[in-house]
Amino acid sequence: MPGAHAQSAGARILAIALVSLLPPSVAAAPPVRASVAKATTPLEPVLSASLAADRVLLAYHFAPVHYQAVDRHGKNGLDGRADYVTRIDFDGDWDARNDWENAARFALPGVVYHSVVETKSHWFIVYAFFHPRDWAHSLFDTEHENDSEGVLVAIRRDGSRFGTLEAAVTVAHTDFYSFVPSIGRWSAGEESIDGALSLDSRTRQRPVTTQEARGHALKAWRADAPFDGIVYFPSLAAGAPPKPGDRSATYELVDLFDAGGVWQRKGDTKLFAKGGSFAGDRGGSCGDGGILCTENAAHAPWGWDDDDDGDVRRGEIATDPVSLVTRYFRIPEAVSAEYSYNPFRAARFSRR
Ligand SMILES: [Ca+2]
Ligand SMILES: [Ca+2]
Ligand SMILES: [Ca+2]
Ligand SMILES: [Ca+2]
Repeated sequence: MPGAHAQSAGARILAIALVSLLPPSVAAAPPVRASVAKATTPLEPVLSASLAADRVLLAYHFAPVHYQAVDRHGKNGLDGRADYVTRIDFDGDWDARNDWENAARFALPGVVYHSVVETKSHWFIVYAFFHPRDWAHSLFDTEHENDSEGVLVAIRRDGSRFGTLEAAVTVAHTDFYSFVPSIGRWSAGEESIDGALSLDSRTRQRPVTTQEARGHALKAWRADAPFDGIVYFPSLAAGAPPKPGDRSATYELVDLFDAGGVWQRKGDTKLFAKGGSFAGDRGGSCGDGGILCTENAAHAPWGWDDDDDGDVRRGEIATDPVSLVTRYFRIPEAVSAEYSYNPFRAARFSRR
């Protein structure tokens, strides 16, 4: 077993990394883990989002443990596979108008996209979860090609290496939901707090999130809620795609700003119908059985919007998170509005 081997070898960092990759059934709980993490933290330099390697560390450190509900019973759900979290180019192309159809014939490896934004006082990390289909059972619901929902995680830079997670704002269709850890400092501002944010009991740093089957609304995980699906754990490497019936899987973290990646393709009309909205049509079985199939209905993070949150504009959850959190929350510490690293803005100014 990899965890036992790493501990006996005394490879501390490797042990932490491996343990955080393992599903709970494999990662038995050696008490040494917490003390190892504490002992190494004060000796490490503070991270800077301007450095690519540090962005990876930050994104991995706070990457959600994700409970993805899976419905295996619907005609358009592909034996549950339409609920798998996957990469936008799972079919080997960047044409979003063939994703509904291609989901039936390609593997769906776990991938979650991220972006890191930094001010002097905070880090803001967006995690975006893509699905090839948003599908439905009910005539009162709609279906559409592609789906993209996610979460903003806000971290106070308190002088420690990774800082402290203070809040998460999740995307559930056209509504955002606010969650704070039970021992957190942030409280309700102009928007209410919708619940407690659980942190993964093994790492004590990762938020635990969940998405419903079919429509994939994303919220904080509740331990008392019924669950039938796949628990995804973050990884820095590609893992095997899950199979129908699997209970756990890994997802690979991929930066939205990778060369040749999603952000660089924001002007590609095969991928995006208009700013921030994935191209999607009514082909294939979308809308079969009298269910409405809507076009261009999934949005990248810079297209996410809560339609009744006052002055917070479309996309700001990713591109200007200070605007969002200072309205949504009452925050005891000073919040810098000056971005020391914000690739959404830098890219816009340089018109790449
Ligand atoms: Ca495609
Ligand atoms: Ca299509
Ligand atoms: Ca959806
Ligand atoms: Ca809004």
